[in-house]
Amino acid sequence: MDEQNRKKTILSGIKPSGDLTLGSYMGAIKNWVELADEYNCYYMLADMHAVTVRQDPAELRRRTLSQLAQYIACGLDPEKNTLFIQSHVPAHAELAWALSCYTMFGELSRMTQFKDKAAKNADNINAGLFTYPVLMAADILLYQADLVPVGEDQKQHVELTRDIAHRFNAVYGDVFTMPEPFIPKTGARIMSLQTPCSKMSKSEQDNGGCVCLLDKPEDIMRCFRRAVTDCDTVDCVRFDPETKQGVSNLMQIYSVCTGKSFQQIQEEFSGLGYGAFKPRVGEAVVELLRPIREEAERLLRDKAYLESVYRDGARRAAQVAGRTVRKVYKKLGFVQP
Ligand code: ATP
Ligand code: LTN
Repeated sequence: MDEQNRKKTILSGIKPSGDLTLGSYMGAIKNWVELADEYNCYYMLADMHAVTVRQDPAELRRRTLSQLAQYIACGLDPEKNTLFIQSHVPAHAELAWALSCYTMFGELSRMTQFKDKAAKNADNINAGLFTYPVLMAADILLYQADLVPVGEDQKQHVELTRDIAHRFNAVYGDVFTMPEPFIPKTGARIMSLQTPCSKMSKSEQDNGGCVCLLDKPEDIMRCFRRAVTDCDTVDCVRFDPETKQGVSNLMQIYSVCTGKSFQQIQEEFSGLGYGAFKPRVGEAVVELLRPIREEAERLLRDKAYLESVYRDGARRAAQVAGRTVRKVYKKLGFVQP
């Protein structure tokens, strides 16, 4: 068995519905990079998921390429990892249809992301928004993924994927590998810098609450200097997500940037107030993102290279995904073409 086959498999993805944020970096991409050597990895640009809410076509195209450049700039080597665009591999839509016949209406109705997005897009509660988790299950099961590194908000979707796989396997034998979510201990839910009770999110770039990977240093510093801290009377850096949401969020960000524990951070800033802490977090983020932005900007000037990466990625992904679809079609009783 060659090394590729002995390794366990990872699949994850991010939809190009907005510019990548510090949240998606800390909750997902950073861990993808850390796991890349140990696993056989498939990292996707989930453009089909993105169109569950209205997108401007030219912007979606631009953002998809920019996101690919950012994946590489974050440290994902396209030689070692399969980087591909979801819509380039038809097996995703094919398996999603088959799996939708093994997913219950009630299950999909309970998904919190659906409820949130439906509330925010009341004029466009389309069927794709509702069946979104089935497409995500197809993404994962096509590659027989063992591990799915995502932020906290996606855990429910991975659990649904397991339920669908279990239901299918119970009828047809061991067709799908049972995937596990991988949620980081720190950084699994980075909150908005302006409204620390809600998740930092790329499609809701509230004024100053969201930091993007390609933001300029001066913009990042402005966001952190203005970050909302807590209105309790004690102006001290202490981790307490119940009563000090704002400062605890900043501590998480600083901890991911520096590798320091919350205890070490508390000691570093003991006797100093938020006024000293906030710019220090900003500086740490600027230094974390500087090489990523510079490399992404360089890659974006080389369209031919990016094209070769996504073409090669789609070819590799389609081989594996096609095999799974053929197996599923056979199990279902479809006549072989
Ligand atoms: P949208 O606002 O369009 O729904 P998003 O900003 O929430 O997008 P996603 O594409 O849904 O980003 O998420 C990409 C990945 O990053 C997922 O694994 C998700 O769990 C993770 N992620 C997104 N936002 C955060 C966050 N604030 N903290 C930690 N992880 C996050
Ligand atoms: N639904 C995810 C993006 C996503 C994904 C996936 C994540 C699409 N397909 C497969 C992991 C595995 C999101 O909204 N962040």
